[in-house]
Amino acid sequence: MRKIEKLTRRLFLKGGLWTALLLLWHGFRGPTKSWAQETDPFSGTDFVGKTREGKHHSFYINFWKPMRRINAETWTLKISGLCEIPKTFTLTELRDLPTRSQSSRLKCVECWSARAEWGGFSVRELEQMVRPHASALGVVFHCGDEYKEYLSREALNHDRVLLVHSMNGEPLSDAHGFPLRLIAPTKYGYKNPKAILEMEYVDEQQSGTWSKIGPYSPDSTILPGTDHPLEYGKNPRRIPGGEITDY
Ligand SMILES: Nc1nc2c(c(=O)[nH]1)N[C@H]1C(S)=C(S)[C@@H](COP(=O)(O)O)O[C@H]1N2
Ligand SMILES: [Mo]
Repeated sequence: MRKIEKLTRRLFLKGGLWTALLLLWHGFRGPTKSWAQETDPFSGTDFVGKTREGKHHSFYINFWKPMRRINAETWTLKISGLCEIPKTFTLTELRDLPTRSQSSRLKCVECWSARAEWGGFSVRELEQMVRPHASALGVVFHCGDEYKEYLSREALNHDRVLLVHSMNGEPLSDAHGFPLRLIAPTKYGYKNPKAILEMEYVDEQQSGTWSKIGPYSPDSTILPGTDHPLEYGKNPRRIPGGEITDY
């Protein structure tokens, strides 16, 4: 017993010594940032998640997983995969691209919808710079909350599809996908990935996060049926399918 006590004491002392040395070492190095911190696109402590209390009151907010807030200074959009000139873009560079704005309705497959004025640029602007290979069939979007979604290049180059950085005249809020999200109004909400970190050009269709879990079509074109617009008190309306343009 005494022997064990002695041994633990010795180990404890040794451990203490190591901790002290480590603390001294950190103190000595001072507050210099490590490489990992400098390239971390997240800013740390705050989280956004699923809520009905957003800034744009007519919208519900949907995030796959709780997410750390994105830091505009360290965030970059990475374009990777099957393209001639893979690149990363800063937010300033993206905001300098020719801007387009459009009023469109976001329709969740869970029935609700809401309208906003979105500001951004078309995917074409990026493709002119990165030059996807002929074999690149589509893009996998990798998001800050580990959400993934796939859209074909054909769908992405649709006239009404935008990569947006503003909503109702203000920068996108964290909840709605700061700093960059996709708006594809002919498709259900789950094809509108938020908080995009990376766009990866790939040569085959892939299932996104929702179409892997639920009975959601990988194509996700809005089907004829019923819509419940939030800003009209969810009163049901018949929709013919495709983008909702009537209200
Ligand atoms: N990164 C990320 N993007 C996402 C989602 C998500 O969970 N994570 N949910 C999708 C779904 S299902 C919908 S309906 C819309 C909701 O957009 P909003 O939160 O801006 O209202 O975001 C889409 N984009
Ligand atoms: Mo959704």
